[in-house]
Amino acid sequence: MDVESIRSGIRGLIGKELLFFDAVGSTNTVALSLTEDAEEGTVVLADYQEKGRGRFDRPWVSPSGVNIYMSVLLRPSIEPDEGHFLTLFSAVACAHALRETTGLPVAIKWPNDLMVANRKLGGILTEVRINHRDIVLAVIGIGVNINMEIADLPEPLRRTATSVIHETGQHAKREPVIAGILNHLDYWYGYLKRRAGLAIIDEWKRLTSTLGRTVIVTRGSETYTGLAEEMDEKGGLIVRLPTGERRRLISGDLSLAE
Ligand code: BT5
Repeated sequence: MDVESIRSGIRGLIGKELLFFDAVGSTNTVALSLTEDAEEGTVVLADYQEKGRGRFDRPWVSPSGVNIYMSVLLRPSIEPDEGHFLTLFSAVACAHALRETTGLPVAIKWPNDLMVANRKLGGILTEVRINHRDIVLAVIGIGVNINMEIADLPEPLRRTATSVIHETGQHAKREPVIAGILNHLDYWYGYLKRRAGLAIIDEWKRLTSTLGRTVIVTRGSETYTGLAEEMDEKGGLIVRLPTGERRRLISGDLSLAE
């Protein structure tokens, strides 16, 4: 990894402080363990993760030297019930950056997936620390498959995952993609800091493949099918059940039914 070329492409606060490791357990764990005086915008980047993780402690397949694994430390000072905006703005930033740097038609699948043609190119893992009534620390973990061959994945993922090389047939340099993601995060984080949630939601709606689709929602042990009808002005996903009942979601798991 050419860390200097990433540094030279950074335009804002996010990524100014960039810590690179050849190998870590998980970049999120490293970022969460940074001391209190770590600067907002500090990025932990690794070439390999031994224990990369997704949400609900699911494993994130993280082979060495081919993909992007990084975590961004933020101090947003927002209330816990606005925490889902962290994943919303990050997904918007990543989708824009990946479209720009790879040319692929990347779409957001609610809540945290970066998709190309119904396959998962990347994912976001947001973890927060709450103090009294504030999110005092947030770590945004981002994994994007770049030069990983699909044949190298475990069997079930070969049908659901993709990578830039798989989609384009061409090897891609990771450094410009990393700098692009960090610069777009910096830009969209500005909207969060200015409390301009509606601008984030508008952009999210333009980039999502979830709205208007029949979806299967899983929350804990409950599963149901409905229409992903709308995202409301507070970032809640509205799902309409066949009975006409409307449910509002701010977290959970969802798959597309058709
Ligand atoms: C996610 O979780 O999609 C969040 C992934 C975040 C990974 C980054 S890498 C840097 C940072 N450090 C970490 O330790 N994590 C973050 P979730 O929505 O729960 O999806 C997890 C599911 O995606 C797994 O159960 C698999 O089905 C699938 N999966 C695992 N590895 C994958 C990969 N490399 N590409 C595509 N799908 C994968």
